[in-house]
Amino acid sequence: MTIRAESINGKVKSKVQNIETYYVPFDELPIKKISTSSWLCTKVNSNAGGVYDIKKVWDGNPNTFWSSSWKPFYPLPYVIEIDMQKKYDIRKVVLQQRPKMKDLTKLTIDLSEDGENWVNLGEFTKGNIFNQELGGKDELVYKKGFFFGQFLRITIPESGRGGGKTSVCIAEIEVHALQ
Ligand SMILES: [Ca+2]
Repeated sequence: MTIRAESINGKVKSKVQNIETYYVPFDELPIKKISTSSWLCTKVNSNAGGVYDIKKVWDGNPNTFWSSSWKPFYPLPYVIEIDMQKKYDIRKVVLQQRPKMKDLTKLTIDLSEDGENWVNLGEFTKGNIFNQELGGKDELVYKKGFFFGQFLRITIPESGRGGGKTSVCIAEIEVHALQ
């Protein structure tokens, strides 16, 4: 590639320099699970709290989980917003359901740079990519793409539990980004 640079005062008319250019194939980019240590929950409209608190969704332990409140029940949809404290070039979102309790049947994830303007990344639906065993874990690989943002919004419009119960659980959310 050739770059031509000209000064503002005109004393140096131009300088031409050849430089080497490189590119890295997409598949070789360093995409890693981002740290959740500074994540903050900025909104949750149904949270059982205690050992089922929303923070259990990013504690790195698949055996701990968030549960919506069941006493009392709150009306769906449940909405969770997370501030990741930093903008990331996100390539993949992975969710893990509560062990032995697969009550997520539909879920959407939105991403935002400012917490106000959102871009929808798509939707999990039962029979689509839900409950697929990937890598030995019950992971729900949300979507691969090119998304840039700092805030995650998770919307759960329904519960997979029977008997009119509206409780829903999530064990883990992982965000994988270019780092
Ligand atoms: Ca957990």
